[in-house]
Amino acid sequence: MIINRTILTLEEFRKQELRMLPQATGELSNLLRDIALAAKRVHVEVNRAGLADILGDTGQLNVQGESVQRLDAFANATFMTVLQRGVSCAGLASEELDDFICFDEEICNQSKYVVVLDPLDGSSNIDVNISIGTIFGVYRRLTETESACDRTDFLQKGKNLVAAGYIIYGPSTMLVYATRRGVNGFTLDPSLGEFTLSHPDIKCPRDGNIYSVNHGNYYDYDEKVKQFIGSCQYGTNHSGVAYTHRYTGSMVADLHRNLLKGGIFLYPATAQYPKGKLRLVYECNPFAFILDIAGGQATDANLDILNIPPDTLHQRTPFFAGSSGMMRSFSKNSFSRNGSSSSPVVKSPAS
Ligand code: P6P
Repeated sequence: MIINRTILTLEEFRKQELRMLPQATGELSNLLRDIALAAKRVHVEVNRAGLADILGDTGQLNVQGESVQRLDAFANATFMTVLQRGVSCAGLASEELDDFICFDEEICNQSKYVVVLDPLDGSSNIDVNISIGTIFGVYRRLTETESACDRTDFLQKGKNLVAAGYIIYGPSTMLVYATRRGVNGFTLDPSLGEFTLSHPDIKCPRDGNIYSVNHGNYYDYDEKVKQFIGSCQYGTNHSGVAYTHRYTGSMVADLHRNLLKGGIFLYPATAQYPKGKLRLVYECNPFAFILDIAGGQATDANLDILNIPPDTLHQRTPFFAGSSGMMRSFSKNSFSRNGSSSSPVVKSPAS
């Protein structure tokens, strides 16, 4: 039997996509190449984390007041350097930076795009070898090229995203990349040093039986969330399958599994995080965009995440995301024991 190992590489995929978009300048494609390069560099360090002297924290706190892990700082510096040198974006807003930065150099200012980034999400899991990830989104600038980018370029609604994706550093390192043309997953082949197309045209199953939430905060949750969790613990899904709980404390890992297998992820408001813990601009919007393209949905329990206008770069939001059927059950309160129901979330077409 001939084993067909000629899986499309990311480079070949980029070239074929470009050929199908004759009007494209290739800048977004080059930006994807840069993101992949930075991801490979972070992959090397993450995979050495247990061996090299790179575990632990820097002793510094980020703008969120969270302890900055040494790998957080490394990932942020790596993406910043690669994106600036790749001259395919005009600036960056990152979880690890207090404010956005403009790569205010003549050649970068000619770029049409800016990037929002969580360089290494779930980093508290690094020391215990649980999958972590990078999350990114790409906006077309509102400001004119040739000039420096500004805050308005980064504070756009998620529905304006041109592309979004994540890298999961797990048993294998995968880059999942979404544009309006679809969601595709690329697995890093370490023997080649190339990302190869392993999950073409990813669709989120309409229904699933996985629910992901931190039960440790249960008594903080509002009644609607508690009722939904109860319906998962005691009920079955539309197909009559009992639910199972999966929660790693790493949103990239939890959302990646639910994207592929179907499921719902919930991070409601809590006493510690009254506006939710997850950040709208560089965590929730990119995942909401990916799910929207893959047929899933993401809300703050009332509004479509993609339609929430960001006020500040680091603002937080309650976040409920996953299979459309499960999200409908959650939003329509159709699981309610007393038969009450609230108006379903109106899914605004992401323009
Ligand atoms: P908790 C990681 O710190 C993170 O930002 C997400 O990756 C993850 O889903 C969430 O926080 C976990 O938070 O409060 O459940 O530990």
